[in-house]
Amino acid sequence: MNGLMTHKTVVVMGVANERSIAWGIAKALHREGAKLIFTYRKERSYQKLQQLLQAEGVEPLLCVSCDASDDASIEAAFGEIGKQAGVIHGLVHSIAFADKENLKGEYADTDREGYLLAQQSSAYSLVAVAREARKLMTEGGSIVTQSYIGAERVVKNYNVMGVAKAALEASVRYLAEDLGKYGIRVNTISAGPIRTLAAKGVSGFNDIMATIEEKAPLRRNIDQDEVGDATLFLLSHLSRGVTGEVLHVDAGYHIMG
Ligand code: NDP
Ligand code: KAL
Repeated sequence: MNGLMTHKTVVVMGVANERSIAWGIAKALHREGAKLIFTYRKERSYQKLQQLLQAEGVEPLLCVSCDASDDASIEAAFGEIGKQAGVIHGLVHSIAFADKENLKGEYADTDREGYLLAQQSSAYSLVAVAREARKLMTEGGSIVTQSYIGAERVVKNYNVMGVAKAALEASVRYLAEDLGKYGIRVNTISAGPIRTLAAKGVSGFNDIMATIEEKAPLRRNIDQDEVGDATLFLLSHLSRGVTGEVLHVDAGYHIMG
């Protein structure tokens, strides 16, 4: 333990299993002495989380269910977090969802329902949780969400999620302005491809990983622990002058033409 996060309480949203980016982040935070609170949606994720916490020797302050596409569920979860923790200092939003049917073929074929589902689960969810978290960040704080380069450029098959991530990144900037006056920073990591449950079964994933190995300056892919350490930086005092930022953790791929 190095103690970078001692006396800080952080809410981590989006652990589904050991491969989740949020779990890479949780391990880094635990290593640095943070007190952790977890939210989950599916019962299956809760079971996995319990196994992981036990195996890693992490004693969470609280695990609470939270459907990020439902305002009542968000309010209930943060109400419970407020009761148990009082003050929080960090929030990790590592959540996205789109219908599989909208993650292939042409973006032009996206139906209204699929568009709204992706937007509300993947982008609006940050706005809703930031609003609740703000109430508990009475000593200042740091909010970090997870994005992907498909927000900036057209990436085959990413389609409706690319547009949702563009909204997420713009929300990071607007939220950074709103919450800055309370000493709360808002940033995002733009991670390279990582084999996780969400990535499973989506077409084109293997090809994209191979392209990164060939073209990224570091000539390799990145992993959950690297995103974990970069997120830790954004949650810690070390990044106190940084807000509204998109930090690429992608082996440098985004600089290539
Ligand atoms: P995981 O499948 O491990 O995590 C996705 C998480 O999203 C799950 O824990 C899932 O919970 C949660 N989730 C989805 N919808 C909701 C909802 N409505 N309410 C609450 N939780 C919800 O995949 P990743 O770790 O890869 O994904 C985490 C984030 O990282 C996402 O934002 C993703 O877009 C982003 N990202 C991923 C990359 C990759 O290559 N893997 C690259 C760049 C960014 P549950 O299963 O319980 O519903
Ligand atoms: C260009 C890439 C290839 C893949 C294209 C689209 C990926 C979209 C990510 C999105 C989060 C995936 C889903 O929502 C899948 C969902 O429809 C079905 N899966 C599930 O329900 C599982 C069980 C749960 C855990 O998933 C969720 N989301 O809750 C993008 C690649 C190279 C990089 C990735 C994967 C980026 C990213 O944003 O995840």
